[in-house]
Amino acid sequence: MGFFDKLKEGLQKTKSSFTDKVDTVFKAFKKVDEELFEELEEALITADVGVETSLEIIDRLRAVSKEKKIFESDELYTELKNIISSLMSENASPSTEKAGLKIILVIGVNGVGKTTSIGKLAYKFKSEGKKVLLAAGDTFRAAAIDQLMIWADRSGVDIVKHEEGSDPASVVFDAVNAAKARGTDVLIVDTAGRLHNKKNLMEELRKILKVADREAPEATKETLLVLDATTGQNALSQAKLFGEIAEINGIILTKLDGTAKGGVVIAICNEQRLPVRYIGVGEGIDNLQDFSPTDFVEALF
Ligand SMILES: Nc1nc2c(ncn2[C@@H]2O[C@H](COP(=O)(O)OP(=O)(O)OP(=O)(O)O)[C@@H](O)[C@H]2O)c(=O)[nH]1
Ligand SMILES: [Mg+2]
Repeated sequence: MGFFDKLKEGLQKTKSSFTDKVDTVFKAFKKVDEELFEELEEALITADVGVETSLEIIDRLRAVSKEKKIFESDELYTELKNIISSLMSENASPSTEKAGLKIILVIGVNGVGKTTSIGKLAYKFKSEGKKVLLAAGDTFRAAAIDQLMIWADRSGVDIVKHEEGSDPASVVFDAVNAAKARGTDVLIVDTAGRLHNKKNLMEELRKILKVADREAPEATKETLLVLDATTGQNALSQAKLFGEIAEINGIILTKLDGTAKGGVVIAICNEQRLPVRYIGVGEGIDNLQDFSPTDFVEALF
């Protein structure tokens, strides 16, 4: 199956929820009038696009229809697609492609799919010919370390791990030095997802980044936040919360295959001013895709 078909298949549930709602409005209103805009706004909000972003989309749509003197709703449909696509692209900054070591810190609450996404990322980078190393920074549970070992095995990459309960920053210390010694291209660090204490987590992440900075000052560092699409608007609040805890460079949005709430991607891109870098569309090792706003919108409509 090609890239685009896989994306379409992964988005099936979101597609039917989102597109059904939008299409119903366009079928009911042939002429462009205020009622159409109101119904469309409601359709977007119920499709998890978020209130703020839905209002913005409708405002832009109103302006375009005035400017281009659009009276038939058919013509407005294409404009809607373009507006959504450009809203999402405005914040899309590609990840930095610099030679040398790149350290990716993966954060997010419990169960969103951090470890799974790391496994998939490792596989992806390895397939691109890169040398990958994983760091088992979630030392909170032994099972978490085992789980990462399984993924390392599956994707055929190395892992640095310590005992359960050890200091994540010391795992990172060893991992960064191993990465330097082995000529690693990408080091991906798993972290524990507990968020019962915002201050502790903030401290832990800060310490990890400090160690990485000290041990590998020239390395590119990137913090990716993992969000679970099935949680819809809650994913959006998690993005806000984590934005206060750490400096986030991009988002991995998981479990898009299992939800009709994928419209939340549009809100995340727009309201958080953060690029969605990757999307998870299944549990398999090759079910992580680079995210492109235009492909996403094409697959959706
Ligand atoms: N369908 C689907 N399931 C996913 C996807 N990504 C992750 N999962 C599943 O989500 C569950 C949790 O994934 P983990 O990777 O363990 O999540 P985590 O964030 O590391 O969890 P903690 O370590 O407990 O904080 C697993 O059952 C994964 O198979 C995805 O894109 N699609
Ligand atoms: Mg985990």
